[in-house]
Amino acid sequence: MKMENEHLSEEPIYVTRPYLPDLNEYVQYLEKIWENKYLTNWGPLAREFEKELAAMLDVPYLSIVSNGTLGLLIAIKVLGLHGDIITTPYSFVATAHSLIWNQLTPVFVDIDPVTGNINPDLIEQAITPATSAILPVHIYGVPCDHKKIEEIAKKHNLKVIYDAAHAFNVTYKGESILHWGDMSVLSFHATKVFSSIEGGAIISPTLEVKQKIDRLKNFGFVGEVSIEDIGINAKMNEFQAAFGLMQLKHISETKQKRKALYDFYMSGLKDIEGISFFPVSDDVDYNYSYFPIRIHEEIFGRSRDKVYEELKNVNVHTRRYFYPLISSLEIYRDYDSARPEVLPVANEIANQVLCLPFFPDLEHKTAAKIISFIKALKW
Ligand code: T4K
Repeated sequence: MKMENEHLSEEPIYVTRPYLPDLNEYVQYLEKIWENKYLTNWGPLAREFEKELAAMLDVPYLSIVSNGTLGLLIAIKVLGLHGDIITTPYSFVATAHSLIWNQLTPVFVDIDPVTGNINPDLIEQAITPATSAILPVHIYGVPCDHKKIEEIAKKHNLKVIYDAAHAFNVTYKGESILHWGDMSVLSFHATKVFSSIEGGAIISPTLEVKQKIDRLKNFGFVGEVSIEDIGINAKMNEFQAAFGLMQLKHISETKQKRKALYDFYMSGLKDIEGISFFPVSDDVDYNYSYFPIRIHEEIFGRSRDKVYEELKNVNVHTRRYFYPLISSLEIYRDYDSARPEVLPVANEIANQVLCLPFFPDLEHKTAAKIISFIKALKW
């Protein structure tokens, strides 16, 4: 067992920590909940949160939901998809699970070796008469090549729904990337760049679609006694909405802190041979949601898993997002498109990636220790 003084910090250093401002800020919202006596079911704070969020993200139609996974489930259902959906294996399991819950079949397509996003040049060859949509993910919040994806979708009459779980408040050439495709779904989980404890939002193209989503997230109710469709319960409660409203007030401050930490890590790690990064184009106003590095064992001298274990031994708990690949999981590996031979890039990157501790309150002196520790591991 390691002695505490061998640790980089007495307290565990996690991959992420939620940003928690002064408790009194949340208490003020709790007082409102107590006054309103509304705990859930489209209460006043949920309404306020949805309105503020849509304005802040510059999207006309947004529906808040209780988590991102249910957001994906509902968005997919609303689009009325059938058959096969082209998607990426390099994501969190919720991406593929949301298809299965809708009785759809994921068709995995390999990723781009630079960005880690679905490789648009490989999409067309995966399209068959059974394909009805493409479900790309803006991995780590770095935008997909939407132009190519949407050109292909148009040519083959497919829908595009973006899993934008990581892409809160990201713009490309000054425009919100949530405007892209037929729909986008955000996650506001506690580990995300912006949080409502659990939560998420669906961005839809028209008021009609938004209204349909709003019914589906409330069991399918239209009014008090009539049910229009097989809905689900994906309502955001007032405590979540309150947390989200509080977080909205701190967006620019947390973004600034994240950017400073991102630059700090980058300057400390960029010259280490055998470590590379997922580049972010100058056209992107990034949200600095994660700090993933790629460890090239043949150059760095140690494997990603070795670095992960060594850091864990000194109380630094990194995560291998996104390892294992969705396509490698027992429940998915029998799909024809899940064969490792057809997903060489995704398999390679999943074995290289390590997400370093990255959150607004992480002190630079702690990040400096992590950087030095990684440097010392190089052979
Ligand atoms: N699509 C994509 C591409 C996604 O990444 C996700 C979610 C979704 C869809 C679905 O959205 P949601 O339905 O979740 O809204 C986490 C999250 O649970 C998950 O939301 C997220 N992606 C995924 C990438 O990561 P875990 O299992 O890695 O989280 P956990 O609990 O191990 O937390 C990581 C570290 O964060 C902990 O070691 C400590 C710290 N932590 C965590 C929590 C929850 C805290 O300090 N405080 C906390 O409250 O899945």
